[in-house]
Amino acid sequence: MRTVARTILGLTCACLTLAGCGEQHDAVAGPKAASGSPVAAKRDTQPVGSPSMVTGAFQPYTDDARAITYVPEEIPTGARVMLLARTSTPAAPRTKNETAEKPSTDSGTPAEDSGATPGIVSTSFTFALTGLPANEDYGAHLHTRPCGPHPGDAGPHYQNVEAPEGVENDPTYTNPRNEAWLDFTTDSDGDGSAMTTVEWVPREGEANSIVIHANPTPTAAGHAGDAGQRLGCVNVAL
Ligand SMILES: [Cu+2]
Repeated sequence: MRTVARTILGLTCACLTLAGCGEQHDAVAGPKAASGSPVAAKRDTQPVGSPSMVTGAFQPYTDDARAITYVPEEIPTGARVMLLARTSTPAAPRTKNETAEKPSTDSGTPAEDSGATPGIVSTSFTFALTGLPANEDYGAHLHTRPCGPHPGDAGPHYQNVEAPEGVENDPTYTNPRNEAWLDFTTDSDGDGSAMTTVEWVPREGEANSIVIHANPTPTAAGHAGDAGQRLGCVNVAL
């Protein structure tokens, strides 16, 4: 895992170097950051559109801020963040000839309910931060609304299958497969990173931020997903 963390941090450094001091929200060429991830390894998937990448430095809220700190003691102004999100959906149906040459599907790959097309719809997230307090645990999730002047403005967690009205903190819905969780722990240098891949693609316009919380995300019934105080927020557009 240390190697993975170093790889991510290497990516972060490269991204931050490329981005300079400016903030970006750009499409980036190629799936380099996802190489070696489950998404990159799966057959029968192909990227849709371009990956989305956000880089920036945390700052107090402004209308055009990409990354906002609400608690500078925990997320200092000037700390940096990189988020890369990449979606894949099942490849187009094969021609007859291609089907004849088709290799066996990956073992362990869950079947899609539709059964119409092999493969998996997925989104992979890579999240990396620098300049934070050392040796701290943080929770982080994909949320529904953009960051605002107040921590609550980012709304609730984005859920692939939405919990029924009035159902909250239920691990049936609030779990890292139905939501995108990016909890991380900083090292002695104050660097932290996380990766996750979920088997869905956010509904257009309904996932708009990553919120960073004070605590790791609990999973127990009645508390699931409640990672405490909202320390910061990163705008994303998926
Ligand atoms: Cu959250």
